[in-house]
Amino acid sequence: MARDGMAPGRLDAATHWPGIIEVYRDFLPVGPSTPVVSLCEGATPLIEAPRLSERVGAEVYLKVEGANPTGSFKDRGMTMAISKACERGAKAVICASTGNTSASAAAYAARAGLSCAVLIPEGYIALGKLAQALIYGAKVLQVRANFDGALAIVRELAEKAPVTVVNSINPDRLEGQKSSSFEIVDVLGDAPDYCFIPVGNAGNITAYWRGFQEYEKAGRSTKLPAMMGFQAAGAAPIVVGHPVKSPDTVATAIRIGNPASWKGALDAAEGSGGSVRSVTDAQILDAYRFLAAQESVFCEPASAASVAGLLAYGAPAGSRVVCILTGNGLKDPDGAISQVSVPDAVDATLDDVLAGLDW
Ligand code: AN7
Repeated sequence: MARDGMAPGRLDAATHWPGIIEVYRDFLPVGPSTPVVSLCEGATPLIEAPRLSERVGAEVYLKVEGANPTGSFKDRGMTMAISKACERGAKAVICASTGNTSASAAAYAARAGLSCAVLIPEGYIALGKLAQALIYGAKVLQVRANFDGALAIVRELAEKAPVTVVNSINPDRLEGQKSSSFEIVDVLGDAPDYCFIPVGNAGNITAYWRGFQEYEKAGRSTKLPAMMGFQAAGAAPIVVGHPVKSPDTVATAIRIGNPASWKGALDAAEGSGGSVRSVTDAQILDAYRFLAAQESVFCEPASAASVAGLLAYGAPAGSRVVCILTGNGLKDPDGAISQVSVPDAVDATLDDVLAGLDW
C-alpha cells in the first residue's frame, strides 16, 4: 500500500529525501551560500520493537542510525561539519576516532574534494570502519594510544596546522546530529517519554537533547523526553565522576575515558530528569544478540548499550521509549562472529546437507 501523499507503484520525486540540511535548514546554521555536501543522510527508520516492548512493558521504538550512508549517526554531523568547512574555505580535515567518525569524515571529505586525515587507536577499531576510512581515501594513522590520547594530539595539531577538526568538539557536528530528534518527533507526532542512548564522547546525547528542546520551543512537540545515557562499565567516566585512564569494553566505539562533551551529557541528563548510567559488557552483548535475533536489527555492540540500559533499568509501564541504535552491525564482523559458532563445511550431497541441518 502506498503511503498517503505518495504516488502508488513508484518512488515519488516530490518525497525524495535530500538530506538533513535541506529538510531542517530552518533549524541549522546554514545560509543560502553554504555549499551543501550531502549523501542524503537522515530519514532513518524508526521501527516498532514488539518483543522488546513486551519484555519491558513499554512502547519501544528503535531509531536505526546504521541506515545512514556510511552506517552510523556520524553522517548527520558530518554533512554539517564538511559543508561549513567548505564554506570557510578549508582544504583539509582531521579527526581522532574509535572508527565511525573516521569513516564518515573520510566519505564526506572525499565528496567535497577535501583531504582527510584520521588518527585511530591501534588495535581497537572494528574492521569495517578501518576498511571504510581506507577505501574512501583518507590518510589513516594508527596511533599507539587510546581514543583520548589520539584526540589530544588532534587538538594540538589543529593549533599548528591549517586544518579543520571534525570531531564533535566542532560545534557544527552537534548541530547536524540534533536532526535525529526532529525526525523522531516528526514521525511520532510528539516527543517520546524516554530516549535511551549510548554515550562515548558524549556529543550525541548533547545533540539529541538540544534537538528535542529546540523542537519543543518551536511548537513541534508538547513535551521533552528524559534522556537516559549509557556508558560501558569499563569506560564509564561520567558515571564514576572522574576520567578513566585505561577504558576497556568490548564496545570499542565507546571505549573512551575522558569525554569531550562531559558537561553536555550531564546537562542533558539533569535537565531532562534522566540519568547517565553504566551497563556491563555482558549486558551489552545480551542486548546485541537479542536485537538481531528478536527484532531483526543488527547494530554494532556500542549501539546495543541503549537497549542494554533499558533491559537493565526498565521504563515505567506503558511509557513511550525510543532507543537510539547508533551504528550498523556490519561495521564489526568480528564482534558478531565472536557471539556465534560458525558451522563447519559439509560435502555437497543431499545426505550430508540433511544431516548437517539436523531435520
Ligand atoms: C556506534 O567514531 O567517538 O557519545 O570516534 O561510534 O557522541 O561519542 C564514536 C562514538 C555511540 C558514542 N555509538 O557517541 C568515534 C566515536 C557508536 C559510536 C557512540 C559512538 P558519542
